[in-house]
Amino acid sequence: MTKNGQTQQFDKAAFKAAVEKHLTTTYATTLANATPRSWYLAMGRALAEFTTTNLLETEKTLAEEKARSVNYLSLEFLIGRLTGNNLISMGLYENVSQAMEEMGLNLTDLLEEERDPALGNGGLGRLAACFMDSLAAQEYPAVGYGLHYEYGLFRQSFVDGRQEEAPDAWRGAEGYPWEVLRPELTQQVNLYGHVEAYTDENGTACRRWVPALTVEGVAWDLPIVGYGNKSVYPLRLWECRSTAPFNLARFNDGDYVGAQFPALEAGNVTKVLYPNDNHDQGKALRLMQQYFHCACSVADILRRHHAAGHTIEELAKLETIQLNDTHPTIAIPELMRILLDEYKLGWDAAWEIASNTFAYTNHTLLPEALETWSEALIQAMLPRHMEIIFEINHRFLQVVEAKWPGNNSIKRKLSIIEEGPQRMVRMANLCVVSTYAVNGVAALHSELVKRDLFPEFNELFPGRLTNVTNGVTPRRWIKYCNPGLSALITEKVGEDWPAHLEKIAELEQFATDADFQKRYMAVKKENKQRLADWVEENMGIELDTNAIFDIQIKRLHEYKRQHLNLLHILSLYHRLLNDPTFDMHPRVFFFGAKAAPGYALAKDIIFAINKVAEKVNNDPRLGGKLKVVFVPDYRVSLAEILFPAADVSEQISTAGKEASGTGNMKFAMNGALTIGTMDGANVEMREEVGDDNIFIFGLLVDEVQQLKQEGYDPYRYYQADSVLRAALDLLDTDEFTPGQPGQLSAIRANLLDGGDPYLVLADFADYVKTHEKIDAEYRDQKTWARKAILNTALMSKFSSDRSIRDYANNIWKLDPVNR
Ligand code: NBG
Repeated sequence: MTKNGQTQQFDKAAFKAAVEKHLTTTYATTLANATPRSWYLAMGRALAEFTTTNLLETEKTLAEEKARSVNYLSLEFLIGRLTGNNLISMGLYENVSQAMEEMGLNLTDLLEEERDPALGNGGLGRLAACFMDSLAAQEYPAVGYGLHYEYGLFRQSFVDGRQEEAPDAWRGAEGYPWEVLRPELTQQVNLYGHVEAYTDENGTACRRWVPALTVEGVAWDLPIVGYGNKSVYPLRLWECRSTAPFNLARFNDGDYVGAQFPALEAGNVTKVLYPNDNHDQGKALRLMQQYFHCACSVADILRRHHAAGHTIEELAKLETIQLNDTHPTIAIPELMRILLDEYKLGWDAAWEIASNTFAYTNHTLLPEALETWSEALIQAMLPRHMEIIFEINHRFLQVVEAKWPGNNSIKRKLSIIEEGPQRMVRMANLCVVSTYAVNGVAALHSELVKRDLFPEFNELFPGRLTNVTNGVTPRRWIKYCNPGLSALITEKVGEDWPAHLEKIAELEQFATDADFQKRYMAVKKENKQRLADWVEENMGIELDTNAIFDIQIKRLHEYKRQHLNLLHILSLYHRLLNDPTFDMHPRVFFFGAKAAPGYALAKDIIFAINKVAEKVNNDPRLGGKLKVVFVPDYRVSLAEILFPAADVSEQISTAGKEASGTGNMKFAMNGALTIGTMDGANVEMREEVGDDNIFIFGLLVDEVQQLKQEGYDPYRYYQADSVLRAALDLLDTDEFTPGQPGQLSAIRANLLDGGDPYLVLADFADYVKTHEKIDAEYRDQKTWARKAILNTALMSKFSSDRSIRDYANNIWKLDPVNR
């Protein structure tokens, strides 16, 4: 990186000319007529000229250096807007801002024209994006492989408080300026058909797949720009197209619609992202997406491997493939199929390569999220893969038999095939059996993977199961989204911190410095104002920035317990109206969350929060002390405004259910204090900041398990706690839905008669008490400032740079290659 942080030769005049050229020739508009959107597009294309050049150069260097690379396979990459972030990574933010200024344009406004590429659901997809950023920043050779969904995660709006979903055409009509089509990388993908036995020229009995359908995979590369260096890695997204545009014979016969069927079907494969977070739906089209993704990616990895002059025997030495959850598991039998049927390797040789190439990250213990596919479905769509899975299982069960002779119950439990009326393939078991490393995403989660999910696997394959604690990129989640705080940090610790977050620890010494506290809190205030302005402008709600900004932003899920937050709000409402002695510091509760379209209770919770918001925001009896804001269409670009503005971060999942969380880290870095359970990465955050600087409440994992075993009775809590009772009973009235009682009853029913599966009522009292502590502590602004600063200072462990170094050192055995 050069002195001013610029990694890129920048010729301002040439850049301006390039922008104008794209405006007129790529987007066919005149300078006089250009809209802000066309300016943003033209600027993006002009910048992409740099990144595409660097991408090709990086590819060349890595091939020449014969570098070992990681291939990150993920069905989701929730990258968010690229332009602002790439400008920062290239060190060109100021230069480009100036160039655009000279053309009469404001860079900040232009950046707002970019639509978020929402190619992911939540934490899992965003983690993949942070990881790509950290791989590039540290120059660990990498390719990200994903799908080029035509529609990303649905856009959310509220109609009378209820979630409505609309398609997200993220590329717009003009296409996305940062992506480049790579026609020479096109792959063919086969589907359906049957398997044939034949004898080859050496007299060996062989198997081959005779597919019934072939589609084409077209590669789009998005540039992942290394912060402060010249490496640019591809995020390679596959789009499915039909091999033949249409059936000419049928077209000539006059069957115009029927003639296009193959094209219509192929186009469907990558049409839309499945909108489920932590939930497996088992739909055939989803399996097709997964296989399409894996077939294209594995073929491309082999293409690169051979193009660099390596033999197939060297694959595991030069390439490692990280499976982001079980979604790309079918890559394992796909590689085996290629090694066996195309390279004609024997089983043992093929297995040696494949099982030393793949590693797997587990992101959840929730049973409903652990993928299984019906054997019948795989058999029909991928008959040869089903044979290979059976063979893997057969050999694996022999290993189990050797370890636990005659123990059929262990065999049933570990088998890749689940017996039952419909036999199912357990993708997680296939992963554990076929990979060289399996990791959980936070210390607690990884322990539970060993202890509760895969204890026998852990015995069978000692050392295979490990931990890599998640992290987030400090470039997007501090430097880019919080310029005020970034300037303050740079002033105190120097300008290296975005690439070396350890440096941020030096802030600790200023935590008690009165002047620094003042400036730190002034930045927080500005960020709260920025959010308040957004809310006013987009939702028409006026907010007071002296209030505590208390924020819960994440997917809507019962285990994340947005309804616990809601019950707390209802209890405050009740007390403000009924208890004249009750006093509280003004508070704004923010929510941002999308519910999976088929998840009824999650949608009911959104509706309830919106209805409560409508009432409390307009109830003069509350004296402005309580506001509730549910921001619609929560997405990365909104997160960038929300995290920096938070005083309090809500991380309140039932202990044992949230594998890690990553929003928790973003909040703390930006100086919010966490209220959280001993779950996921909260546990490690507490270790870093100390008990005094985080608000922990609720049952521990073992207490949760014990309570469930003993027989949990939510009514006990309902009867014993009058505040809780009042809050719950409000849901059965028409208080928030005038004239229409019962509209919010489903939530109350779930918590009482439904057995309260996530122990909301059991944790309620402690949650309320802990919030009272927050209320008291916030009134002492000096103490609060000290704690907030310490949170920023003590979060360096949670940089995704550290996560990636852990993967590189402990799992992938990967070295950086500096350009
Ligand atoms: C999610 C977990 C989060 C975790 C992210 C990233 C799935 C299956 N899991 O707690 O729920 O932070 O993965 O690891 O989406």
